[in-house]
Amino acid sequence: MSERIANAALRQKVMSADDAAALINDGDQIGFGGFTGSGYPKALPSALAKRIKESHDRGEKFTVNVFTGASTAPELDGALASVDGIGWRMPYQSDPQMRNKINDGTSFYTDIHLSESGMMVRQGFFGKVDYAVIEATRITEDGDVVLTSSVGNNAVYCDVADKIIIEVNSWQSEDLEGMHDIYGGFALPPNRVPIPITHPGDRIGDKFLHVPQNKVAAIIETDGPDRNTPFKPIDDDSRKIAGYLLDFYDNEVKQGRMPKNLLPLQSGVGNIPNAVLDGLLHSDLEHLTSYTEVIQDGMIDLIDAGKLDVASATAFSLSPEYAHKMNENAAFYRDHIILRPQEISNHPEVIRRLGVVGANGMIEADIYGNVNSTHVMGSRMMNGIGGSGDFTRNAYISAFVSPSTAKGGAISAIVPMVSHVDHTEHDGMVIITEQGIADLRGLAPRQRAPKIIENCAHPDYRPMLMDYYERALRDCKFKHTPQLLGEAYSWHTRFLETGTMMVRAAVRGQGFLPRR
Ligand code: 0RQ
Repeated sequence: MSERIANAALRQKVMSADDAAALINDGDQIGFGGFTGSGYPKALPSALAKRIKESHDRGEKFTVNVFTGASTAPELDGALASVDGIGWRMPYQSDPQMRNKINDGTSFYTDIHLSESGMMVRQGFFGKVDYAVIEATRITEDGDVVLTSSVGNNAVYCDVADKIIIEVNSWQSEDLEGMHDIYGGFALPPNRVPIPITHPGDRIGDKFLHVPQNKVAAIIETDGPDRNTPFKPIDDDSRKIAGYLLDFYDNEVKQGRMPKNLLPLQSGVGNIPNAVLDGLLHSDLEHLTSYTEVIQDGMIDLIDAGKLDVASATAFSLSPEYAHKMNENAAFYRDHIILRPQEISNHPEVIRRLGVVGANGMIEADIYGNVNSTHVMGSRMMNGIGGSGDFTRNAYISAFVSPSTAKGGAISAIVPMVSHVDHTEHDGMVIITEQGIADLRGLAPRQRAPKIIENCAHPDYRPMLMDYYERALRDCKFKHTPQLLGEAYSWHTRFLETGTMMVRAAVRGQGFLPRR
């Protein structure tokens, strides 16, 4: 039996994944560990999926409600979704099978800000959590848990769940001990206190997760790797976008709005953020810091190069090559990396205090600066809002980055009006595509529109967008944010009454107001 379970009483709880899965019942609510393909339980979800499939084959109903930190991996989301085992899911996902089940109506999905997900669980909005299922690299003699490559909502789920299942994964480095900072000071209002972080490197909690031993129902031994896909090589457009962003930062320093070593950086995941990190690596910037959600390959390079002093996050999102590197050198990296609960890594109070500088991906932005991060064509869920809202609303500077077109140029990422709003024109400050940058700070909507069209839209779409904007300006009665709402809003009937506009929704066919 693994030496990694040092506590004698907990050693008695070791069992197979199948036996642990047999404890779970139809309708149970399960808080799984896991964040961006890191630190998720690797054996129990598949065993549970097998059990669910057998129940369905017998004609019995069996679904569970799945809570996580964020996205997981095929062994969790994929396994459970593929057997129609997920009735409801929160707060973020990016698995193709899970996405399909959400979009075909099999699974409900509550897509919420990652900073709020744990808080809402504590507040009880989602009802009782039956099981917490987390991953550990080691259990100490006292029964404390050393977490692995993510912290996420583990502490919340262990706090509130009736029972806890721990997977002890010998693939994960034991040298991760000391990298985590588990803050236990959460309280509900009116008892909240300030979170005492004034620098990304501040440690305010404990390196262990304390779990009540009487709640531990099972321990499973595993040895599987985290599953993350390698990054694609950086393409020309990503390099251009990164270049605009870095020039923009440079100018902010020149203007005296940022110190020479910038402010704590937050970057979304993906090709463009990776190109930004690569750009930083090849700049002469030093003593950088990061207060972000996930640690990516590029941050490891920056640490190796001595350019990034400290990075605070809640999880790794590393390619297989870099995950291996982390496993080999965790004792070195733990002096530069802090993994915190997502309630802290994404906390609006801390993000605002530190003056985090954020950059996130988007699906589309409109000519006034509203941003859609989640819904393709307004109704097909892609991933979810994730941490983009936590950072965008509270950052010192928040940018959105995207290629100017999608699907080989067939779709413009700059549109007259976004088909779904995740970030309003009041939140994002800068929009960047491979065409250029639009700094929207201080601009009114009519000053923004020409700038976004000219600087960010693809040349193929600029004339159409400008034509739309000019017609809107001409034909829309109100000139603050001119739009031609047309058919989409034809069910609104407007009455002007002594200077007050009353808007009455007249749902066609229900007949309480006549068709126009
Ligand atoms: O689809 O895979 O089928 O080709 O969307 O698009 O360009 O590869 O960009 O991977 O950066 O994802 C907003 C989804 C962008 C991501 C989003 C299609 C496109 C492709 C992916 P295919 P790209 P990215 C983390 C902050 C919310 C969460 C967040 C996201 C696929 O950034 O999930 O920000 N954000 N978390 O073809 C139709 C369009 C499209 C489109 C893209 N306009 N119309 N399809 N696609 N634009 C905070 C941290 O600190 C980590």
